[in-house]
Amino acid sequence: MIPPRLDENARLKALASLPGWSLVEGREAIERDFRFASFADAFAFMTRVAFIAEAMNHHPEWRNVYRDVEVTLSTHDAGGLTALDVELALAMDQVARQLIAVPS
Ligand code: H2B
Repeated sequence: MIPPRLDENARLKALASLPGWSLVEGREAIERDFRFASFADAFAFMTRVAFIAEAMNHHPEWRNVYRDVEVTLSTHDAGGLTALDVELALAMDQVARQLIAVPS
């Protein structure tokens, strides 16, 4: 089942509950850059998130360079932002806290 897109009001509300995340310019998606203490931590983050994403059947767009992980979330099937993106963003924040993300 394809979840419904969040309306403008719900998008702003979701963003307010997701410090560190911002809306992507020109696209209905959210993004956050994570920096970790090491490449090993960045890769551990991606590994842990990969299992969560797979269990949710909701997958991130992301790019890793050394200890940085740049993430974009959007629900492709819905053509925009849905509750699944918010849920995955919150899960990513939790994993990052466990690994002690450092300021980028
Ligand atoms: N991930 C994301 N981010 N958006 C989707 O719409 C999506 C997904 N759809 N993972 C899933 C897989 C879909 O393509 C499969 C067929 O269930």
